[in-house]
Amino acid sequence: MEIQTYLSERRRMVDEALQTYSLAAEGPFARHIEAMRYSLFVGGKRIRPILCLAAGEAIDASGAATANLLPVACALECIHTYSLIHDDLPAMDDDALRRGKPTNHVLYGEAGAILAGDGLLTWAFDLLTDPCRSAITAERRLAIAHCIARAAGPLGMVGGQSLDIASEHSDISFDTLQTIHRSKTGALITCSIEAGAIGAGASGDQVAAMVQYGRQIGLAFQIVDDLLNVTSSTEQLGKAAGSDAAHGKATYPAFFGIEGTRARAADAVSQARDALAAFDGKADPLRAIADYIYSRTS
Ligand code: GRG
Repeated sequence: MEIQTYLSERRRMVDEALQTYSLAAEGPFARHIEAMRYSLFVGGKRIRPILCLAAGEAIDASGAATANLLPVACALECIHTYSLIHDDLPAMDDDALRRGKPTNHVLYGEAGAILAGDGLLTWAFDLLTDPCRSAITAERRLAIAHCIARAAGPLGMVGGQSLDIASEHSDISFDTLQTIHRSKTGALITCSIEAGAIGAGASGDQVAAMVQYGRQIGLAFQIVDDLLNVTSSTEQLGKAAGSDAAHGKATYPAFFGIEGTRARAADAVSQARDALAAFDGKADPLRAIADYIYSRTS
C-alpha cells in the first residue's frame, strides 16, 4: 500500500475514534469542552497515533491490535494537542497561528487555553485506563499508561520544554540541544511506538527494537522540524516560520547548516530502518513512515 494511502486511512480511523471518545460540548462545562475540541479537531497530521497503530500492526496485523489500540492512539493525540496549546501561550512561544488556524488562547483566552490543555492531558489518562474501551489486558494498560506518563512528564516532554525555554538566547552545547530534542519531541514519539508494541503483545526484544526505531525517527522528526522552520513559509507550515531564530533557539541548521542537517536527518532515518531488521513485511508502514518523516514538507 502507498504510504500516503496508509497515512490517510489511519488518520481517518483516528479522527473517527476521537469523535467517538471526545466529550460533547454541552452541559455546564460546554465552553471548556468546546475549547478542547477546537484544538483537537482543527487539523494535524496525527503522526503519533498513526505510529502507535503501525507499531501494533507490525506485531499483529489481524485488525484486533488496531481496534484495541485506538483509545491509546487517541490519548497520545490529546497529550500532543495539549502540548501545542500550552506551547503557543504568551508565556511560552506566544504564537497566534497553529495548524493554519488561530491558536487556542486567541479564541478562548489564556485561562481557557491553559484549562483546555489541562483537560486534554487528564482526559488522555481517562482514555488510557478505562477498561471498557479496549480488550488490552489490565497489566499491559498499566505498562502503557506508565510509559506514556514517563515520556510526557518532567523527565520527558515537560522537562524538555522547560530546558528549551531556559536555553533561549544562550549559547548551548550540541549535547544540550540533543537533550532538548530527545525529551521535548522525541520522548512522546518514541513512547507512541512503544505503547503500540506493548498493546499488541510484543516480546521484550521486539519492544526494545521498536524503542530504538522510535528514538531515531523522533530525532529525525525534530531535525526536519528545525529545517522546515528555516526553509518553509508560514503558509506551508500552518504555523509561524522563522520562529526559532526569532526566539533565539539553538537548532540543527545553526550548528550544521542546511546540507549538514539534511545529512543528519537521513542518517537517523537509516538507523531507524536498521532497528526494524528483525521484523517482517508487517513493519513496512513503519519503514515508509521513517522515509515520510524525512521528506515531509509541513
Ligand atoms: C508545553 C509541556 C509543553 C510542551 C510543548 C511539543 C512541544 C512541547 C512544543 C512544540 C514546539 C515544536 C514546534 C516542536 C517541534 C516538533 C513538533 C512537536 C512539531 C509539531 O508536531 P506536528 O508536526 O504537529 O506533529 P501537527 O499539527 O501535525 O499535529
